[in-house]
Amino acid sequence: MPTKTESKRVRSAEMFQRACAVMVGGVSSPVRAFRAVGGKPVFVDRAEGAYVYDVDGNQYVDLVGSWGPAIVGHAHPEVVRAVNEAAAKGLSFGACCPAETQLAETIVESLPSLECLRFVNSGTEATMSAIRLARGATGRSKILKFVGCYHGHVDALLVAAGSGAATFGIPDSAGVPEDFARLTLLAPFNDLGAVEKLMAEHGPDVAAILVEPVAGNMGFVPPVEGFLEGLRAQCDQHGSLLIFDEVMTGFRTAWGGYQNICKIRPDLTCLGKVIGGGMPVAAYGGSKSLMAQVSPLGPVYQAGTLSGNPLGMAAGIATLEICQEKGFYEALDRSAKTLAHGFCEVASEAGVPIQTGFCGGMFGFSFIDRPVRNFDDAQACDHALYARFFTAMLDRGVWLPPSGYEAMFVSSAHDETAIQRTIEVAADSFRSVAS
Ligand code: KE4
Repeated sequence: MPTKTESKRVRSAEMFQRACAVMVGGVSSPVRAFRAVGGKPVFVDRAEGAYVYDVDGNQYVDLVGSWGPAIVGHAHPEVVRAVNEAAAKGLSFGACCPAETQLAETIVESLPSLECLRFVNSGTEATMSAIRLARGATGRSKILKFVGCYHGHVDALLVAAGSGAATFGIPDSAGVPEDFARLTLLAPFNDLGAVEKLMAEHGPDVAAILVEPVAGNMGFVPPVEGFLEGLRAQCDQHGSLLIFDEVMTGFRTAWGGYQNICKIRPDLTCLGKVIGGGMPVAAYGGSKSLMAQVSPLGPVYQAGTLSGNPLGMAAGIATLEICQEKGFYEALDRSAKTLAHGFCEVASEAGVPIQTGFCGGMFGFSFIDRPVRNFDDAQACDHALYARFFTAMLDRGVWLPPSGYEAMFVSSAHDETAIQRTIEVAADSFRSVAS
């Protein structure tokens, strides 16, 4: 007998069964399988503005936003028009096109640390290319990353903290050779002392420190005072490069990215999500001299059939044009703040302790009674409760990320109605899971 939830999503369940016959786990990316929250994944028919509509005709306020890209709302008329116009001129040329330069100019103008960039097709490609460039430019092999930060499925970065004090990495996925993992050092996010210790021992071998300036893959975890500044100082001291993975925070937390808020200049920046407005577009960039190491100018090879794709460029140009409208980010920040504070209020009324945070159009909350500073804290949150809350919200028409280890995203299309409805539904959902 289907549960109340499943009875609302019969066609999704049928489509999932069909998908499982021909696609791994029935999904194109693991988190979409809803394994962290239980139940069967919902199949989306269409999305518009702040809402997605599933194949059973159910409407949801969308707080996933395609994991960040949908910052101007789904199917924005200006973005759709730009993509349609580009499509009518051909889908892909495998050659240079003016739109690449136009989008690159907009991005370069937005980030003082970035003088030159290369487009790729995913955040994974951006971070993979950035660490290859860092290794090529420095002649060093080691990379230091942070436990709980996710940078895409790059072999060298699918690494968990090994046991023991010297946190050399161990593979976090089958198929990653021990030798790859051994070149990745790990430290707890927000723990500058641990970084200083690792750099004192390994600094001369460290090509780069790679960090999400605001961590969005262990819930919403902002940097503590002095953390990012300390990473910059450690890189300067040891001749390592500082890489900001702004695939999620870029043009999401502020115009350009979080580095325009914290005023720290990384040596390399990885971008994605928003710069493609929903199309597969990502990029990595830095100073002209550093990027001159990349082929065809330099010895670091990197290439891509669909990189700089005209449809992706058109979507990115149209999206960033809207993001440049006066007051865009202030309004986004207000919406995220209203949601974060609203969730806090109604959770407290239901007697459920949560922690919340927000920055620009990115926010999050965790079921725990103390601030989340790192992955250990994130793991200590009540993820079973999150799963129940997720289902309660979904049943009531609000779509949260199907994992407690994710951040949430609001768009310029989330108006007062959508935001208030979300908070009302959250109030009811907190009461239902608290009882
Ligand atoms: P993609 O390869 O998925 O385009 O980007 C990888 C990536 C890199 N860096 C950061 C900071 C990221 O958050 C991501 C990908 N984000 C996840 C959501 N947290 C994508 C969702 C998914 O894996 O399906």
